[in-house]
Amino acid sequence: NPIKHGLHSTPSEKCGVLNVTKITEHGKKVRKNWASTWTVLQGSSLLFAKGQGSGTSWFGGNQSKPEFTVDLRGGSVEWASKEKSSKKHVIELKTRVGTELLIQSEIDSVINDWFRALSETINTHAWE
Ligand code: I3S
Repeated sequence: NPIKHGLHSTPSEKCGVLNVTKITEHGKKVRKNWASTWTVLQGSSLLFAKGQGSGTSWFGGNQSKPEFTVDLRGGSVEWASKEKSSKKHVIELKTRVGTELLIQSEIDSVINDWFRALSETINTHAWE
C-alpha cells in the first residue's frame, strides 16, 4: 500500500506494453496514431519504444535508444474524457512543455497501476 508506506515507495521503475498516442506536441494538435508501445517509467522519465520487438530484453540489450521520452516533472495525469477517445481506460498525460499523450490498456488493473505510478511520480518530483 503506497499510502501506508509514504512517497518513498513510489516505484522508480516500471515497464510494460501499453497503447499510446500523442495528441498534442508543443501545444499543437497532432493526428492520433495509436501504437502498441513498450513503456518504461524510470525515475521521473517515461520512455517509449514503438513495437514490442524483443520485449523485456530490449532495454537491457544494446539496441537503439528509446523512440520518445517525456519528462514527468511539472506534468499532470487524469482520466481522459469521452471526447478525447472512445476507448476505455484512457489516461491523459500532459507535460510541462505542452505535449499531450493518451495511454491506454484494455486491462483494468494494468492501467490503474500505471495511473497510480504516474501520479505518484509527478507528485514526488513536483518541486524539482
Ligand atoms: O479522436 P479521433 O480523431 O476520433 O480518433 C480516432 C482516429 O484517430 C482514428 O484514426 P483515423 O481517423 O486516422 O482513421 C483511430 O483509428 C481511432 O482509434 C481514433 O479514436 P479513438 O477513439 O480510438 O481514440
